Amino acid sequence: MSSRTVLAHAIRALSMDAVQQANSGHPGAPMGMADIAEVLWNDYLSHNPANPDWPNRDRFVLSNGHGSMLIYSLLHLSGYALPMSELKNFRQLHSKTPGHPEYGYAPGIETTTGPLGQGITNAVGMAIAEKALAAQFNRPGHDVVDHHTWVFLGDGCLMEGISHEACSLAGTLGLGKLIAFYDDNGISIDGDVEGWFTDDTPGRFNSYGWQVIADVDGHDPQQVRDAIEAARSDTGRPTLICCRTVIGKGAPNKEGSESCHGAPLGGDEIAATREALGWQHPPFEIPDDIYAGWDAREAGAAAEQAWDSAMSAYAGKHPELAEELRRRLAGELPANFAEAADQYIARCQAEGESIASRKASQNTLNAFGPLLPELLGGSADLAGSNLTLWSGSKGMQRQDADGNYIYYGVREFGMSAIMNGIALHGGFIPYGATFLIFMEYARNAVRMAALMKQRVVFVYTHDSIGLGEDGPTHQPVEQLTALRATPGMHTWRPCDTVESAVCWKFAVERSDGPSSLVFSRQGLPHQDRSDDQVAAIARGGYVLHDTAAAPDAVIIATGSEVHLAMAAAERLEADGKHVRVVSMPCPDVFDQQDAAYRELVLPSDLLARVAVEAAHADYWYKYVGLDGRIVGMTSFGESAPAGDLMREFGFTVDNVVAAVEEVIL
Ligand SMILES: Cc1ncc(C[n+]2csc(CCOP(=O)(O)OP(=O)(O)O)c2C)c(N)n1
Ligand SMILES: [Mg+2]
Repeated sequence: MSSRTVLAHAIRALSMDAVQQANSGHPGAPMGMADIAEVLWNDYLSHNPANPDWPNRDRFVLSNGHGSMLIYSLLHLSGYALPMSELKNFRQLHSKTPGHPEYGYAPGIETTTGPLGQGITNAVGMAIAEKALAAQFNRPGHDVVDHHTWVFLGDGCLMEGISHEACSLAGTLGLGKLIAFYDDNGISIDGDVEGWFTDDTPGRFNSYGWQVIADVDGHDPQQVRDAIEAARSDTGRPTLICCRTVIGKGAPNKEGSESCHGAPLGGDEIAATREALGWQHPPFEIPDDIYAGWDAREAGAAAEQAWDSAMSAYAGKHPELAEELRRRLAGELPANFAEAADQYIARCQAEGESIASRKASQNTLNAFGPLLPELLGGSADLAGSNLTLWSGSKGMQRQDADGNYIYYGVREFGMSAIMNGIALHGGFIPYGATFLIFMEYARNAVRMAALMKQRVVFVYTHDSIGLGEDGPTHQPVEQLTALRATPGMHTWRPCDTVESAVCWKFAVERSDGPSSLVFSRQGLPHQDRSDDQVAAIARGGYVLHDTAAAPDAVIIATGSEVHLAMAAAERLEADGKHVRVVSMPCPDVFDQQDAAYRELVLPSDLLARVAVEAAHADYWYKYVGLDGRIVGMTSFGESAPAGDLMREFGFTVDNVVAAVEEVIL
């Protein structure tokens, strides 16, 4: 068996050689954290390379994702289906080894990291999911949900503000199975961090309520082991292990300097490093005894088998719980959900309530919540405005984690990246809310949900100038466009109780990506519909009002402007004009319909088109064309009562009628 140091050298060699071959990448962090990784992966990490989806595996998150060759080396060496050919193809088109770890590419990558600070935040979400799921399902003598979440992070992650949001909440929630290693190498891209990062990091994490193990020599396996033992034995607090390391450790002329952070070492330095490490094997060649020292397949299979036996015993004692846990982990919805949801939608249509869509959203939660114990809700300190609490909501707490609601506090970015972590962990469908305008604070995490195709439900209320007196700082204008421009995101802006219920159903049933549900603060009138029209809402856009004769014009509207479009059509009809109204709650979904359906709703020869939406106008040109008209926003709003603002910015029946008259030739 090879010595620990030699096992770690295998990571160093693979990392420097792969970066050199790609002629780009980051050798410094993998070489600096190799010794820590060796101890963690060989002595502690519970995982099964043959089954990366084993639900009770430990989660490992490389928050300093630029060090991707570290995790690729670990996955390859420990026996995952990531062959050497993929390491040789580091950073190349269609390889499983992209520049930063991307979820869904290589087996064993738990989340996409690279945007610094989000990995640790995803990990907080995973640890929240583990703690809540354990509280919901474990029974005395049956700890069937029981794993750690391990994180590597660097100076960059700690400088990012989101690390404060997430780690502060992690301390409050007492996430005792979250263990993070800080790669304290004193270096970031611009050089020695002394000039821009002088926090007392241990003091900071102490104040969050973490256990902090300071001053660990990250190149001394025994010290790392001792720290991990201490971390594991404190089950009430997350732990930060501060490891002093040397970036690029082993490269004689570059270690300890920013020059090895993000560039190949170069041929000469690589030769010198081989010499210094005593590593004389050619690039991408690993001796058998070193593979043997890393191989985690046997231990992994045994760990999963032990869990299988524990699950069998659990199922014997608690058969219904066991079946429910299986369903939840598989991400399947309850068998009765779709039918019950459709009945609720039909009831909304029949009852015809005129209320704010945020209230309609809450009513939907009250209807769907009892059917969906996997919902794990929350709001960034706006529960009373976002209306995200329903009658069965119970806060998840440090001492009592058996809840289904997280009080995120004023932490929009943290909340959003935590939701991504919860979704990645499995067992829950997270939803979380803020005002639409503050999606901006969370923007990159929202993007990551789409990039990773996660079932996350972002709830955004107060969706336009219609929120009124809070003024332009709170009134979204360009945010809908940003959401709609995000590949894979579904952005819904429903116009009444019925569309609100449909968008919730769609978001919950969608298993291949996130949804943004955008609701109004102000009351919205109910719309009449036939059964066919109710069914068509799920197509993203549909004819809400049609004319007997061929239409002279079509008005496309969403959300709070749909009733304006209906009133305008009525006025125009009294004048002998035939005007169709298309309600378009989700253009992303409408665009995915077949051409025949889209042609039915928006015939290509019907070019007299007007779009009405109290958000940035430009998005709608793709539907109305350059000769169409858009009643929308092109400036920021103002502070005033909502009615005054709607008039001021042209959201009146008169104005919509005038726009239609302009386009009718
Ligand atoms: C949000 C974000 N901002 C900027 C970057 C670009 N970036 C990548 S690594 C890095 C420096 C990170 O320093 P540290 O975590 O100390 O990494 P080390 O050099 O020690 O490996 C920066 C600024 C990024 N990846 N994500
Ligand atoms: Mg650093």
